[in-house]
This record gives sequence, C-alpha cells and structure tokens, in this order.
Amino acid sequence: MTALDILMPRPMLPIVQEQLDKAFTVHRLYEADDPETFLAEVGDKIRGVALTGCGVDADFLKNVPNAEIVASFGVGYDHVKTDDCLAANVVVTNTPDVLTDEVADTAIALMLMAVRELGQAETWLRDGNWTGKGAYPLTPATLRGRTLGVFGLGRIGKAIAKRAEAFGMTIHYHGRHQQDGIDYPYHASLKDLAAACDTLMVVAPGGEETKHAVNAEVLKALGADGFLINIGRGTVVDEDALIDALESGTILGAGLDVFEHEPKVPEKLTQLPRVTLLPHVGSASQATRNAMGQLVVDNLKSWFETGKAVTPVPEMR
Ligand code: NAP
Ligand code: 8YV
Repeated sequence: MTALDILMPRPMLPIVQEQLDKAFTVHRLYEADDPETFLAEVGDKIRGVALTGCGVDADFLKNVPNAEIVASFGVGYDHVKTDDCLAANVVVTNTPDVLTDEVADTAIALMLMAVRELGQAETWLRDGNWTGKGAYPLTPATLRGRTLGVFGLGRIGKAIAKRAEAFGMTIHYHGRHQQDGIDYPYHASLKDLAAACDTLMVVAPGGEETKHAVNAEVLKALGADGFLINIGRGTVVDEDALIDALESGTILGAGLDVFEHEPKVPEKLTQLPRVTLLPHVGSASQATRNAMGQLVVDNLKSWFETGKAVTPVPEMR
C-alpha cells in the first residue's frame, strides 16, 4: 500500500497508532504548535481521518478537501455531521457490535448500583461507618418486580433487555419504529413508555432528534418509584429537569454514565443521595476499546484497499 496521508486530530490507542503508522503517513494534529498552520500545510494531502475526541462538520472538512473517509472511534457518532460528510463525498464509519456486550454489562451494573445504592453502601464501609454507626440503611428500592423501559432497542438495548429478563424484569420499549419479531410491548411515545415502566433505560443515540427527549413530563410519567438510567448520550436527558425531579421526589433515583457536557457533571448531581455517577465507562475495558480501535484501522485499510468500508454508518449506505 502506498503511504497515503491520514489525519489524527487527537491521540488514539497504541493498537491504532502502531498499525496506522505502518500502513499510512499519519499527521498528528495534536502535536502541532499551531494547528491552523499545520492544517494549511498538510490539509490538501489528507485522504482519511482517524477520529476520536472531537467533531467533524463542514468547517472541519474544508481543511481536508481531499479526505474520502472519517473513521470514528465509538458506535455513537452524534459528533460527526453526516449531512456535511455526504455533501463533501466523505464516508463515515463507526465501531458497532464489538462493544455491545461490554456496554450492556455496564448498563446492568449501573442499574443495580443505582437501585440498591451499592456505591453508597461501599462508601459507608470505606468511611468506617459499618463499625461506627452500624449497618447501611435498608434501600427503599429493589430490582424485584421492576419493569424496564428501554428507550432505543437497538444492538445494545436488546443486549440489555436480554440480561434484564434474566434478572426477572418485564421489558417494554420505545423507538421511532415498532420492530418486527420483537414481543416486548411497544410504546409510540417516550412519555407512554415512562408511564408503563418504573425503570427507564436510555440507550438511544445523541443528536438533535433526541436532545432533551427525557424532560420534566417524561420524568413525571416515570413516577415516584422511578429510576432513570442513562448509558446512551448525555444530551438525551434534560439535566436541569432531572435534578428538579430528584430533588422534588418526582422520581426516586438515577444512574448516569453519560452527561451533556462531559467531563463536566452538574455539581447538584454529585450531591444528591440516590444517584450513581460513572465517568462514561460503558465500553471502557482494554479488550473492548482495542476491538473498537481495530475496527477504526480495518475501516481505513479496507477503504483504501478495496473502496469499501467495513462498518459505514447507516446514512452512508
Ligand atoms: P443502534 O443499534 O443503532 O440502536 C439505536 C436504537 O435507538 C435503535 O433501536 C433506534 O430505533 C433508536 N433510535 C435511533 N434514533 C432514534 C431517535 N431519533 N428517536 C428514538 N429512538 C431512536 O445503536 P447501539 O449500537 O445500540 O448504540 C446506541 C447508543 O448507545 C449509541 O448511539 C451511543 O450513543 C450509546 N453508547 C454509549 C456507550 C457508553 O459508553 N455509555 C457506549 C456505546 C454506545 P428506531 O430506529 O426504531 O428509532
Ligand atoms: C466510547 C461510546 O467511550 O461507542 C460509543 O458511542 O460512547 C463509547 O464506547 C466513546 O465513543 C469513545 O470516545
């Protein structure tokens, strides 16, 4: 393969860097003293972008007018404006499937931590309260008898639902479409789903269409025994409405892996008692992140070797 020029705006995993360095000439934007001058110098040569940690839109693409592919790390690609990429004839790829089970495991763990206050109970022990004050207080909530409402019954949503069934939960779902061959009850609106369940699992993508879909009305419908679990994207939840709902007892608790302005987390959320917070670790094992990285490499190589990407996002097909 000739040494085609690839742009890497932010550092990627060693497994990605090592393989891309062997196959391509990699231009590391993050090492440039002056990114604008750097892009002015190398931008015309760039044929592909290995992307993590930043967005892509029409302005970005103007810097790399000969780019053919943006290979993004992660299954969610709300940070990539696919319309702009289509207009510039740039294919976009993501990293689906290889992280599905890891993220579903994390989602179940987050739900159990939130409902049974397991993080708080561990802090109780570590702080010496078990010996000092006695047993951790009984939790008002239990997973027993709960109904899980899955908002976004896609690859990860289905893997979460399968696990939740094994925990004895009843499953309902909402998405834009009712799915063939799925027996779980479907709700045409998110509010109806929230009213039908007491544990709302958000695993829908981010972006304008889903922005603040979980709002005050939805949280009210979830009800006073309700838990909100978000493993999807922070933008899907109106965080101010969530804080109000938690403070007023409109819902009982929440478990959040993702936030609207990561890595910033609203201080109030960190102070509320029945809230479990994780720093976006849904897929964050070395094995799963390496599998995602490998897919970034495979997409770039496949595109330049065969003219076909391995996992183009649906908008490209
Ligand atoms: P997927 O297979 O594409 O599933 C997405 C589901 O959401 C589909 O069932 C889809 O159903 C529904 N959906 C899509 N757009 C919607 C909209 N505008 N309104 C309502 N429902 C919509 O994706 P996946 O692989 O399961 O990943 C789902 C999301 O999880 C990713 O986009 C990412 O944001 C998030 N994620 C988070 C982590 C983490 O570390 N926390 C890790 C991986 C992924 P319909 O087409 O019927 O609407
Ligand atoms: C990654 C994710 O942590 O795949 C996704 O959509 O949210 C996570 O698996 C993230 O994309 C890496 O930047």
